[in-house]
Amino acid sequence: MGTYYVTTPIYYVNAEPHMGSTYTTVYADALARYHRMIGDKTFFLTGTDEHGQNIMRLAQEKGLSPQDFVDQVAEKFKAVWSFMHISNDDFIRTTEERHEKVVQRAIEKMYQNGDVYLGTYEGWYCPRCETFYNESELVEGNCPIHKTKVEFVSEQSYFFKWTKYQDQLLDLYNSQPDFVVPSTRLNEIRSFVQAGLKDISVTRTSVPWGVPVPFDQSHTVYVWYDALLNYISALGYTEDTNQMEYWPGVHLIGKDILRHHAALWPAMLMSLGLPVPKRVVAHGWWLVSGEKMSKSAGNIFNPYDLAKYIQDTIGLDREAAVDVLRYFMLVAGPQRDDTDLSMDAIWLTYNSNLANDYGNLLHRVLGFMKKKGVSEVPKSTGLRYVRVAETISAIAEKYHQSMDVEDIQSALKNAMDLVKFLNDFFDKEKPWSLSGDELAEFLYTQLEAYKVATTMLSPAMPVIADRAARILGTSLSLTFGESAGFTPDLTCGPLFPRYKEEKPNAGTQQPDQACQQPQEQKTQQFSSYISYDTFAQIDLRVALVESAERVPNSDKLIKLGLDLGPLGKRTIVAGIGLKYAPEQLVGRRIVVVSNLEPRKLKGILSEGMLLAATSEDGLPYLLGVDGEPTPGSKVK
Ligand code: ME8
Repeated sequence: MGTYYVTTPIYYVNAEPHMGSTYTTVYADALARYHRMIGDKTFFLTGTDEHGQNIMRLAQEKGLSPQDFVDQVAEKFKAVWSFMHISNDDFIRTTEERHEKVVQRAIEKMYQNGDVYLGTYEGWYCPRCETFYNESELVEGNCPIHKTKVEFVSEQSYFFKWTKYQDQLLDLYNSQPDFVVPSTRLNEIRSFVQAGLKDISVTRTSVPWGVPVPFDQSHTVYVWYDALLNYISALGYTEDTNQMEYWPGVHLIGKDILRHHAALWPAMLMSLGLPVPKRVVAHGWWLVSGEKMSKSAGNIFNPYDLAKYIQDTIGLDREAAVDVLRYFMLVAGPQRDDTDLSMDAIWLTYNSNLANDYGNLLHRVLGFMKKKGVSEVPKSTGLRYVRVAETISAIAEKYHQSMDVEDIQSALKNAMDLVKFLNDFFDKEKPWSLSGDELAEFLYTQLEAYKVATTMLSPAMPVIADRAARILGTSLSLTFGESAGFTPDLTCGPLFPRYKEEKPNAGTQQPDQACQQPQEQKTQQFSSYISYDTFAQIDLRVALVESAERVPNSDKLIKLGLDLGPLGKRTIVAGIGLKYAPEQLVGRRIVVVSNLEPRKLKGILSEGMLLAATSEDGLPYLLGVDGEPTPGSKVK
């Protein structure tokens, strides 16, 4: 038991979360979940990077104040992380006072110790990555990362004495070879520092949207200097109390921001007299058709769409689909090398690991029990159990070793090795020929080992793991032999229906019941989504029912007099008479499509349509609204 601190980059609010930022965040989440599971006191931090020239420009373009703009986008990040089952302990925003104070203290301290001094900056600057570049680093005069135009900057600036720490940095890389992983990235950063550092400008006079420099109010702090400090401001760093329970931590980043994390940030920490990070884990990029996925390339996939696609194609419920996406990213994502994101890759991983191996194993064992008429499995620890225990402990050791160095891909492969071993075990033991104690021993061993495998997978698929444990009727644990016995739920169908290319909706191979959450009928294909613009063509409004009367000679039709506020009064005729009496309707707020072409029903012109759900009993159930929004309020 110890402490574990893991961070993601704080993301720029210039783009909404996509599969890139989601990858790093899910990766950090899985590590945090693992460390909590083994009893480490864990702190998992993510957040948003909200200052700088680029953000200021974007806010202006949108006609918003920078603060309003960043507030809006920060909420979108929080929402997507909650959707993706992210269990962060804190969410830091660089516009928060707790952070700005730390930035001011840090620069003041460096100014006082002589590491920050006044000079003039002249050079190239990319506002998209908010980074200074030497002329030689530019690619055809453009930013080497974004391939967009750089700007020539010439202004008075305070500089950080990066050069002073060059030797200390090289010592760090030599003495702590796992300071940066993978090792190719350590070599990359070593070469960069060996080539010679230059002092770096850490303030700007032309960017008002930033933290004011406390000793010179005409400057604001450079956005990267500001941003890197989030890793300690969230821990409550102050100049006087350098004690931070969780520091040093592990930083997960994409390879694009290696220099900032593995060369600038440790030098800043050295200047502040603080320990350097425990490790910088730099992963590769998701590519789309060979090109980095990014907002500037316009090839972004977002996790909502992909989860929905998985959900609809397989017929899983939303939470299970999110776990599938998480698992896919962690096992097949760009942990080391750049990786193309494709639907084929998703289905390959899904079918081989989840449907065929992990999901099918449980289905096999429970199906076998059902057929054999066995519903209870007492604890039993004979020879078979002992052999499996040995295998589990060997695999678990590898699993922990992989997790210890943040190698999540290997750790999950280790867990899958156990699943494969258990599938073989099933084949070899030929349980049909077993009975009595032997059968009980086989089943206990299988189910208990399945529980261990599930627990190993739980950092990646927390919801699925809880469900599997519920089906088994036990709690998650890495300890083999802890469960007192099993009375599993034998009514369940497969956790993961197979994906079939030719029949993508084969997901409806009915899970009998109970294993999955109730789900609406899938069938929507990814490609047949409608765009928001299409949806926005439907003008949905809140209407107040002012009058209601039955249409003569009809059981079903009711004529409603509606108030739509600014859209005026309307009459509509609705087929809700079998469920509602007119007197139940007056005074209610309902939702109507206000821009539907008017049409005559029983001689009455109906100027719109109300919304109601049609239930299994065939009756309409009116859509209501919470509270009392003004008549005519838009619904979207
Ligand atoms: O750089 N593949 O923020 P940012 C994989 N604010 N990961 C990707 C990716 C891709 N195609 N695209 C982005 C910043 N990422 C700074 C960080 S930290 C003190 C300040 C991920 O919004 C990856 O983690 O541009 C990368 O490092 C990060 O998003 C960049 O996020």
